[in-house]
Formats: sequence, C-alpha cells, structure tokens
Amino acid sequence: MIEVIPNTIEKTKLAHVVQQYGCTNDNFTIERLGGGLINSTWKVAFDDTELVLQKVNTNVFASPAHIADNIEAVNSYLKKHAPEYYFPAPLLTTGGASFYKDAHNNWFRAFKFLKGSQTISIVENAEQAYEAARQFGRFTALLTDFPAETLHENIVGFHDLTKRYNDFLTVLKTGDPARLKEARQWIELVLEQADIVKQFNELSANSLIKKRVAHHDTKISNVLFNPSGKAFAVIDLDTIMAGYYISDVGDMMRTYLSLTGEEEQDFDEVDIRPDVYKAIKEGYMSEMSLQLSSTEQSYFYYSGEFIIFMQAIRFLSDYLSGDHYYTPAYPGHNFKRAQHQLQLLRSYKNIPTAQR
Ligand code: GN1
Ligand code: MG
Repeated sequence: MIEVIPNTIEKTKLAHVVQQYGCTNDNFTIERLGGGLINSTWKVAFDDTELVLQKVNTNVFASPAHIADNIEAVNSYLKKHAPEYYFPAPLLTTGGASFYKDAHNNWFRAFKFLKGSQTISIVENAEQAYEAARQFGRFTALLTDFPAETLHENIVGFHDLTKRYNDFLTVLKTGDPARLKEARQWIELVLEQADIVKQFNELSANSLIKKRVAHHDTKISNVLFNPSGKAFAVIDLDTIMAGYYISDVGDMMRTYLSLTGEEEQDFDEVDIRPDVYKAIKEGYMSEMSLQLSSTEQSYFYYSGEFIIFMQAIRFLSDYLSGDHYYTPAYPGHNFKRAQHQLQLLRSYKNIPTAQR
C-alpha cells in the first residue's frame, strides 16, 4: 500500500491549485502520498471528486510541457487504435489545460483517483509480477506502430548507460574527496563491471535492436490493480520516451526480484526469487514475444544487469557529488542505496544460466 502522510499545512498552500480542478471553496481534504523519489504527490477530495495531485520536480524535468506533449501524443494514438485500453491521462483544469503552472513557475497536474484501484509497494508473489510485467508489455506492444522517435526526450540520456558511466568517471575526478575516499572499495566494484557498459555499447550500435515507446520506471507501485488482484493500467507517465525494452524489463528485475525494497540496509536480506524472474518473463513475453526480434530477446537476462548497474552508479554518483538529485533522508543515504544495488547485482549475476 502507498504510505499516506496526513497534512494540514499544505492545504493552505495548495488551495489555489485545487481550485483549478473545480473546487470552489475550502472544503477539501488533502493527504500526502509517499513513495516516489522525484515528484510530490497528494490525494485530494472534495464533493464527490477524488484526485491525485502532483507537483513536478522541475530540477529533474526541465521542460514539464514536454511531458504533457508526450502524454497527449500517446493518449490520442491509443484512443484511436486501442480505445478499450485504460490510459490515465491527466485531467484538464477548468481552463482546459493538462497542466497548471502557478505564478511561481510550479507545475502541477491531477489525475482521477480510481475508486477500488490498488497499488502495492513490494511484489509479494509471482502472480503480481506476472500481472505487472504483462501490463508493461501490453503498453509497449500497443504502441509498436507509434513513431517513438517523435517523443521528446524528457530527461536527456536518461537510460543511456554509456553517458551515465562517463558521468560517473567524471565524478571520480570532481567529487567530494572525503566521500571518494570513503567509497573507494565500492568504486572499485563498479569499475570491475565495465563489461556491462561494453555490452550496452554493442547493443545500442546494433540496428536489429529497436527503440520503442518505453515506460522507463516499471516499479510495482506504478501499476494499478483491481480488488481481485488483476493489473489493469500503468501510471507515472513522465518518463514515457523512446527507449529499449530492456529498460522496462530491467527495472522490473531490479525492483521485483528481491522481497526487500531498494531502501533495505541489511544486504544479507537481498535475495532473488526464481519464480518471480519466470513470472516477469512470462508476463512480459505474453504481450511482446511477437514484437521482439530474436536478437532483442537474447538480451532479456542482460536487462537486469543493465538497470541494476545503472541505478547503482546513479545513486553512487549522486552521493559522491553531494546529493543533488536524490534527496537523502539521512546522511549517507545515497551511498547505502548504491551499496544495496551493487549487492543486488551480485545476487542477480548468481542466477543459474538454466534459469535465465
Ligand atoms: C525515481 O521517483 P520515482 O520513484 O518515480 C527515478 C527512477 C529511479 C527511481 C529509484 C525521473 O523514480 O529512474 O529508478 O527513482 N526517476 C527519475 O527508486 O529519475
Ligand atoms: Mg517515476
């Protein structure tokens, strides 16, 4: 379940935003929904309306209007080609816009809160993994003929491992000297994985591997389930961009396989569940097997190495350069997060070949 944080102070601050979505007085309730690392999210209720309200982190998304363009383009394509598919596009403001920008250049948008829909924060069993993987596969499959290259690149180089790795090498020269010293052993561990970057370079130079419409953030909390446990939609559409399918499969590997979430600090608890791996594969392939070339399919296992490693260097680079991207909740938080990913990578690499 999403963590719900009650809030009173924010009510006053956000009243002008809630008004944009049709609330004409101060009779609304607002509570913060925790979970995401980037945007701020609230649940708002007034009259018979329930909304999810979000403020976009403009440090991360420099052009929020591009998010809206991408969602609109995908939404109109799906409305035409797959009208039965539920795509949670933002609600329009009373002025007819899919975003609300306030006087201080804060960008907000709202979504309908679907009664009875549920989200989960940890994959408890293989069925949930299957359901989620199937939905992410379905999303990309339905958009096979959509011209992915026309989408804006909302975060430049977001899942470009070559760029991320080069940025990491730069941080080794420019980062905080004390932190660089403290993390030496972990930095060595990263540098030993250069083969993962090499494989990415090969893959991205291979014309048999297509860029498709990918979600790029396939954690389980971005899937809506109905009360009987069936997944029916994917949410969090900010990073819908052209990308490789391994981005989506890889982030499922990263976030579904171990029962421990990415915040776990006891690394001995990190454990790969083979039945969950199998469920990700079956669920995703039930929608995508006809779309993916055999060359693409040969990178299925690699997807997990790719994303876990990239997340490790994202957390570690952020720690070494002073925590500007992921806000730490305690000193050393991003260092711990990076260590967790490297431990997860080690466990992932131990998956026997026959199970991959
Ligand atoms: C961020 O905030 P959230 O949960 O949507 C990040 C992902 C990372 C994830 C790690 C735009 O996602 O790429 O994998 O944290 N999103 C962005 O938990 O950087
Ligand atoms: Mg996200």
